[in-house]
Amino acid sequence: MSIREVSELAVTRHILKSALELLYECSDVDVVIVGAGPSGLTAARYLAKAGLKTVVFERRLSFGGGIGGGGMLFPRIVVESPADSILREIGCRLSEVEDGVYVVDPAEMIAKLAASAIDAGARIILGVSVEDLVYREEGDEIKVCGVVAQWSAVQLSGLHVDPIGIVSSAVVDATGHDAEVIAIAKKKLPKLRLELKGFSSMNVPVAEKLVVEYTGRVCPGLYVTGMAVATLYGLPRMGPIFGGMLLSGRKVAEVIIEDLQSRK
Ligand code: 48F
Repeated sequence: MSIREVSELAVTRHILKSALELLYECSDVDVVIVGAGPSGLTAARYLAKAGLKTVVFERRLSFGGGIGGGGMLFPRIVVESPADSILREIGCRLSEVEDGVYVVDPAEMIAKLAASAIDAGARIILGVSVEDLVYREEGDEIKVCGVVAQWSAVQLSGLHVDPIGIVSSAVVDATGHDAEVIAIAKKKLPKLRLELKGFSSMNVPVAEKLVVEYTGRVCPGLYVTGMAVATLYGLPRMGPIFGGMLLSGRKVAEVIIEDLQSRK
C-alpha cells in the first residue's frame, strides 16, 4: 500500500484548526485539574464519567507525574487495598505480594490512568502551566472561578507574554509536592487566610490514611488532591506507595460532583 501524500499546508492547517477548536472548547469547563499525576488523572476519569466537562493542564510534555520514577528509579511501585479496585477498573495488572498489597508497573499505570481518563471524556492538554487563578468576590466570600494558563515553553523562555484565563466551576490542585495552585492562592488571595504547612517526614500508614481524609474543598471553587493535600495540611510523606493518591483523586471527584450537583 502506498503512503498517502499530505502537503505541508494541509498538515499545518489541520493542526491549527483542530487545536484551536480544542482550546476554544476547553476555555469554559466544569472542572480544571492542574497536574496529570496519579491523583489528577484519577480525578479526571471519575469527573468525566459523571458527565462533567473536565480538562487537565499538565506543565510537562508527558503525563504520570511522580509515577514514572518508581521507587528511587526502581521500576515498580506499591499500591494497597482498597485502591487496587481503582486500578482493576482500568485493567491495570497487579501482583499481590502480601495480603492486600500489590506491586504495579509504573509505565502500565501511567498509560492506563491516562487512557481511561481520555476514554471517559476528559481532555489532557500537555505543555501548559497554570500560573494564576481567576476569582470573584461575593460579599465577604472569595470564589475561585478559573485559572490563568500559559505555555510552559513561554515560561521557560522568560519572555513576557500575557497568559489567558480559563473559566471553570471547580479548580483542582493536583500539582504534587509543591501545591502550586494553593501556594498561588495563599500569596495572591490573602483574604482566604490559607496556611501552607509543608509535608512532614515519612510515616506511610498515617500518611496514606490522612491524605485521603483531608482531600476536598479548600474554599469555594478550589479543591486539593494528592500530595498537595499533604503539603497544605502538614501531613507526612509516603514515598512510592500510591493507594492514597488514587483514593484521593476519586474522593476529590466525588466531592466536586456533589458540590456541583447541589448548586443546580
Ligand atoms: O507530583 P505528581 O505525581 O502529583 P500527585 O498526583 O502524586 C504524587 C506522587 O506522584 C508521589 C508521591 C505519593 O506517592 O509522593 O510523588 O500528588 O504530579 C503532579 C503533576 O503536576 C504538574 C507536574 O508536572 C506533575 O506532572 N504540575 C505541577 N505544577 C503545575 C503542573 C502547574 N503549575 N501547571 C501545570 N502542571
